[in-house]
Amino acid sequence: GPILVPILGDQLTRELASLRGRSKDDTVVLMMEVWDEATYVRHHKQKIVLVFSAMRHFAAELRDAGWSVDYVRLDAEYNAGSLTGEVARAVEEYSPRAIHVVEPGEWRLREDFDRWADKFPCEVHILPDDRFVSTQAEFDDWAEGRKELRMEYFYREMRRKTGLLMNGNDPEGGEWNYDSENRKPPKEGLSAPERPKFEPDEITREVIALVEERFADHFGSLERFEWPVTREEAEEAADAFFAERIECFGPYQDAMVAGEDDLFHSMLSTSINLGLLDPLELCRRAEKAYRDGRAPLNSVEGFIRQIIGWREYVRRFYWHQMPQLQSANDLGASRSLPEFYWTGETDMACLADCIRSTRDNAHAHHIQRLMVLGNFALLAGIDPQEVQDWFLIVYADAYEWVELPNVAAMILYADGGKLASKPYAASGNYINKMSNYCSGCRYSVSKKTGPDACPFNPLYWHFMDRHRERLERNARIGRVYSTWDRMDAEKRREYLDSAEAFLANLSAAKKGWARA
Ligand code: FAD
Ligand code: DLZ
Ligand code: SF4
Repeated sequence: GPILVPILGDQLTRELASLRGRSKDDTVVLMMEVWDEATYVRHHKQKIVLVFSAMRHFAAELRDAGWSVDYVRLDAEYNAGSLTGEVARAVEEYSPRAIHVVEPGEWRLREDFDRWADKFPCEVHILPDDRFVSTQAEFDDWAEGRKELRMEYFYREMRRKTGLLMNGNDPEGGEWNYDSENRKPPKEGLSAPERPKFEPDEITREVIALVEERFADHFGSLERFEWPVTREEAEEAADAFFAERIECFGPYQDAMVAGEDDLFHSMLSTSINLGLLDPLELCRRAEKAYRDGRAPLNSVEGFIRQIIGWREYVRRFYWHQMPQLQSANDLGASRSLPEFYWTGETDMACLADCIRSTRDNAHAHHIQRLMVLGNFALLAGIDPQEVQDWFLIVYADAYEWVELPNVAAMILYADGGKLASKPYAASGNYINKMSNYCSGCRYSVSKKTGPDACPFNPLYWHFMDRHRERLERNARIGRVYSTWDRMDAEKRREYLDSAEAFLANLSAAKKGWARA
């Protein structure tokens, strides 16, 4: 029999390890739309459309290039509903002599794939996913014996390995990191050139209809679907970023403006994660923009760090820390996720805008995820599992390998500080400095306590107070407690009472949004 090559929904890369060097007349490519993957959490509608449409386009591209592709549609009568079930069907049908599959990005699937060798009467080769700059062995060696795993140091290794922005052994410009130049608040009226939007073609329209019908009760709007679904479209999106937005990418990376959903961000994560764009090539293009004098070093270094720093690092951290990471809850957080994360119905203007963008675009930018949505979940003490489900569901770029380290470790400090040196806790002041949200909010950011105070203010102190024992030892936080102790007892009581009153009024999300 032939070689069976299953390709997953986020493996849409022509140079995939399982395709490289294979002969077309000896290979059956298997692509599967399955109910299990579409519902293990109830993904945002746009995420399902994105993955299915990109899969269908990729299958057509492979066929045009002469590959035999068995493409299983979600509504095919025979569809077994799971990846393993569909591979079993294909094994029956083709009697392959071997299965060559690239390792999945998520732990739960790796466990399934590891059982294939016993299950099927053919050899099973699970190949490393080499669409990353680092290898797992490299990270595991680097991590060996370190108590804290800081991205910054791993990033420097990746700079050396790739030679990106290096002058011999030294970083370009003399510093590894220019983030101190990348914290500009938005000035009045800040807006960015519009990014290319991609009209749904016939294939996408068909998938939209399928999703409207089969996933009608999933979160999210399908009114605007504008994501690139092919490599060509993704390249066009990248071209526009390098031509028009990278210059300001750095300075305004942490800025937030109500109603400005993209600002100067690349909006390329969905395409990179699907496999439509090569992350290293994007970094080389960014470097070229700097070398050609089209973009400043702080923007280019910042962009490159997000990719060969953060993205690589969380990929490796995930596999290094699983499966414990999934159930980690170092701060013992147990409150249910508030209903407003699904409805956007809250008087907090910052959260309402971030949730609106999430619903409309299946996207929010990094600082919105970190300092608004994440910060609130941290301060309010929301159960990590519920926060994880939410972030995995609502973003079109979300796969557990990238979502979980960002949620459990970065925003919730649930891993006990392996990834972050301290919790990213902040009061309303930070949001006010970096956005224009507060001027349109019914709460007052300058009020510290009472019913009209910005809820982030008392929640911040409530958080610090309730985790004192755990956090006081941290040298980077210790000073917070001297400030707290200097307040008079009545002021402290007011903070704690205001926070308690706010928390008592939060209504929990109904069951069923996240998992059926
Ligand atoms: P840009 O700002 O243009 O950044 C360029 C690229 O860098 C991104 O496309 C992405 O590939 C990479 N990148 C940047 N930050 C990170 C990071 N922290 N981790 C990994 N890659 C990064 N990103 C995802 O791809 N999927 C997720 O599920 C996801 N969940 C997140 C959850 C939380 C709580 C937080 C704080 C961040 C999360 N991120 C996630 C990272 C980041 O928010 C998105 O990658 C980014 O907003 C995507 O938009 P962009 O392409 O315009 O990014
Ligand atoms: C996200 C997703 C969805 C919604 N559906 C499918 C699918 O039907 N078939 C498939 O092969 N992949 C899908 N994916 C992507 C997978 O969930 C992804 O490959 C794993 O989570 C590993 O990262
Ligand atoms: Fe958000 Fe507080 Fe500002 Fe309102 S006042 S927008 S809740 S930070």
